[in-house]
Amino acid sequence: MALAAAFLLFLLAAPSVFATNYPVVWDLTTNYSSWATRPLIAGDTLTFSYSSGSHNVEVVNKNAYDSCSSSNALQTHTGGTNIITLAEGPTYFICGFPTHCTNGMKLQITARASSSTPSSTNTTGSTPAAGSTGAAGLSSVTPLMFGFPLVLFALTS
Ligand SMILES: [Cu+2]
Repeated sequence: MALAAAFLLFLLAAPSVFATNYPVVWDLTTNYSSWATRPLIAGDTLTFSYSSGSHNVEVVNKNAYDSCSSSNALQTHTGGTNIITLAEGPTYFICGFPTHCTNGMKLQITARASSSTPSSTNTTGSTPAAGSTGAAGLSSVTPLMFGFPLVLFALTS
């Protein structure tokens, strides 16, 4: 049991170092509804690929996503290949070409918080030093938070 608990602690303490890239074939025949439940993490990237001049990628708010409105797009990407880094929380993508969004070119994702900051994952992420600040300091607290119930479980089983 002690070994298993230690292993669990190791898993929980290990920060996710690697961002993942997800290719998105951006066209009128792909169903994007399954993206809403994918386990995406802030810092992951989506690479949209499409025929330049036939589509674009617009980042919009939820209302614009629901109504397929391009009039207040937060970002507009063109050119056929766009790599978009995900921020924490929901992001809504639509195609701004007429009727494309209403015909299904709309993609909603939600990224959960990364356990470490992307800029410092390799230097401080794997061994958070005591007394460090910011995200690394938080992640060094996490094993304690998860470890306590594990210890209780070990004592009572
Ligand atoms: Cu389109």
